Amino acid sequence: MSLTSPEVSAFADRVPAYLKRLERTTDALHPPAATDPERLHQAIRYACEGGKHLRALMVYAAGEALGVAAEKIDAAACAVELIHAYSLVHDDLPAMDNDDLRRGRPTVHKAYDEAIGILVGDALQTSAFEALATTEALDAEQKVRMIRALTHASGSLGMVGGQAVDMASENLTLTLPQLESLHARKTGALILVTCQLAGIAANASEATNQALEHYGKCIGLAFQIQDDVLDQIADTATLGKTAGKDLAQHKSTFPSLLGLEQARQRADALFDEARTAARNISGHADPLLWLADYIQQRKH
Ligand code: GRG
Repeated sequence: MSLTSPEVSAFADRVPAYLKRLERTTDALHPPAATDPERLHQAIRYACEGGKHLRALMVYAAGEALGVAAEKIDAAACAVELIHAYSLVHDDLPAMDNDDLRRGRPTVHKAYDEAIGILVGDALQTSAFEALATTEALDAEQKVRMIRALTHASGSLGMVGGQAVDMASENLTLTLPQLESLHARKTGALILVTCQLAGIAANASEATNQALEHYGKCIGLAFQIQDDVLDQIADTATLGKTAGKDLAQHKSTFPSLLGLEQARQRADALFDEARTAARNISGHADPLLWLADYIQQRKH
């Protein structure tokens, strides 16, 4: 992969090892697929497969930037991915986005059934907190701080609240600040918390936490704008399923408010701002710079 940042990072070489750690931690947490009730335990594993694991990589990148040993952030990386997986399973349900496909294959409620979809989300959510509560690599205070940060990010003041606002604003045209605030909660809070969890594991200073949080906020918003841009490009190219949906229900997106080119430029400016914040962190910024480049260059 070509990098846009001048700094050369070996973080890319360590990504496979980090993903392996994530897989091991997640696998150890889930009961074996043959555990009663089997269908539920199979579906839990199904929901965790695929995916780019960007949020876990953000935890590892931020942890590496702050010099934290990987064992201290394995549980955090696993926990954010579990919350993310649960949010996707519930978001796909008929009562929410009613999607048939996720990560290139049937959504959990299509592959199993709706009740299993609800229960899988519930189980993934509780497992996330189990991961943090049971890790032996952190002291009690760090665990409680992490649990608190993750509940805040994923609860009604964070992701769940953002989802509720999103659903309530269907068919409304939002202002740009309203759209940014919605996404700061719906998608941004979980991305921001990846940085906060690494800061907690590092017992980082206030100044470091602030720079790291600024990085996380910029990446979170840039990620969502980019997601809207990629969706819009895909819809225009295929006039596919989402385009059909958009005709039935109007949704404010960054391209619909700003135009495609300006939305792209706004995302690029935020990625640059994230890189500047990363360079202000008293640690070594390379992993965070690599991740900003990696996310900026993603095509799906
Ligand atoms: C249902 C409580 C609840 C919350 C849902 C995040 C969310 C809130 C819904 C997802 C809707 C969506 C597709 C938002 C766009 C941004 C996003 C989160 C994309 C998916 O994230 P990726 O690309 O997914 O990191 P993978 O599959 O790689 O893990």
